[in-house]
Amino acid sequence: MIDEIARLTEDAERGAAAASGLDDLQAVETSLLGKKGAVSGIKRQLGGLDEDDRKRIGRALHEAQQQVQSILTARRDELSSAARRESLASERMDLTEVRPGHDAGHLHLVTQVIEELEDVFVGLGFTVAEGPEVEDDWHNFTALNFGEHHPARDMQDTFFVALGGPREVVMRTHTSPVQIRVMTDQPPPIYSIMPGRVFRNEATDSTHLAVFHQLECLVVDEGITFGHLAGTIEAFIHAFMGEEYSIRLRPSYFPFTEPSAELDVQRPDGSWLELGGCGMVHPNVLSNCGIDPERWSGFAFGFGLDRLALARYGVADLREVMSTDIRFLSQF
Ligand code: FA5
Repeated sequence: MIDEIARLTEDAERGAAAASGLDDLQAVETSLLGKKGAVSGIKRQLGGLDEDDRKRIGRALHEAQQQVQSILTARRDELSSAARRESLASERMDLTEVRPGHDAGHLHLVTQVIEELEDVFVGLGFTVAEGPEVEDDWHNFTALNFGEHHPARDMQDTFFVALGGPREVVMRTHTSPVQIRVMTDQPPPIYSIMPGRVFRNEATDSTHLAVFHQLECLVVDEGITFGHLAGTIEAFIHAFMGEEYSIRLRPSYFPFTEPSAELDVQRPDGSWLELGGCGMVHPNVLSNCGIDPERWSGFAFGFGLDRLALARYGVADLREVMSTDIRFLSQF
């Protein structure tokens, strides 16, 4: 029996060394320590011994069992960390790989345009503000002087969010609600731009997307006039597009500006691009934000960033700008 006990640790060592995986090791453990394994077999024989031998051999068996246990545990640790290393290596994705001679990626066209425009406006003394894409009715419409049942609410086809009461929460349809956030957050003078993503429930075509980008500009100060509005738009179009581009303002209607105008840009070839809307901030909007319209006046404009990017790079179709086709994107 003593020989059998001595063989237990030898078998454990040999079996553990030979096991190439956790399943093999489990089989070794079962053969030694399982219910029908070698240790149980020896234990069953102990009953036939006299008391002294039973104690002596029982003690030796107990020690051997502990050694077997620790040999198997050590090997199990080794095998499971190897298995883990192997699975990590096989699942590894190298997202940083730069292949010599291949472009390592760059900012999206629209992001480049936003960053450049931010530089232009920061150079003119403006700050940059942001607002949420999911808005409440008050910021997107009501505070902007859209009457509750005013047909102007239908000028922008709205995606409603199933939150709060009916039609209370919307995907913002323009960046103008950020004007409200800026005016309620800080006292005038205000010189801010607000770029961002906007959403409209519209069919897409070469000049319309359902998810697109706008840039809003807001100035509130003493003595601001329509001349400041026209001068600022002209300055940024010249800085961003070049001196060969010019602008035109056509009378229009927005509930939050009075007077209001459409902003068009003329390309060097003489053709026109409808870029956005603008006007003097409506006194009701200033009042809604706690700003005294007797003392302060302001102008605002907002335009389609994607359309501006399209004009600048001579892309024919807005849908291309939003495509994920790397052959298109890598041109910019
Ligand atoms: C507005 O969104 C007003 N908030 C603009 C404004 C701001 C007026 C401040 C006065 C003062 P409008 O709905 O016209 O206006 O949209 C402005 C511009 O966004 C459009 O001229 C166009 O360049 C762009 N745009 C509108 N709809 C889409 C669309 N579906 N896809 C791509 N660009 C669009």
